[in-house]
Amino acid sequence: MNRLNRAIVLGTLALAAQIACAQTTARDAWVRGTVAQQQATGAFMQLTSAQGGKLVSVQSPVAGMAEVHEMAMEGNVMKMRAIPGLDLPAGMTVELKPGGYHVMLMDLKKPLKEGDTVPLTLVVEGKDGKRQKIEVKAPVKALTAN
Ligand SMILES: [Cu+2]
Repeated sequence: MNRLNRAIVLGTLALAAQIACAQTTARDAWVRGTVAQQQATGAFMQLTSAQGGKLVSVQSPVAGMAEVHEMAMEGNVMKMRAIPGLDLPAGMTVELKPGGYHVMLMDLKKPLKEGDTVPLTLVVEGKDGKRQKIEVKAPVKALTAN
């Protein structure tokens, strides 16, 4: 392969990677800070999937386990519970926020202080069953942030 062909191939690969990454985007991610001994906290963000998909799992090195949660009434009490996936309708922004959908970071390895950055890996499954990983760096906000 000559140099020009190689440049074209590399350029095409880079473009393909960008298109794959643009399918679902995460914006304004943040994580609520914790106090010592606290085992769990929430991560919040806005997700937009161009073609539609489903957030099926989350991983973070700061947490032993991460789940996608929803808030739901159980009797008269608002409780959170894990859901197997969060639907991301095509072209719509789905907001994960306090009091609503959130990523639950559990089994925290250490307290999260304001100013820290928490890496999150989101796994989004497209309509075609293909999975996309989205790397997010979420700043930690104060415990009382909304
Ligand atoms: Cu939760």
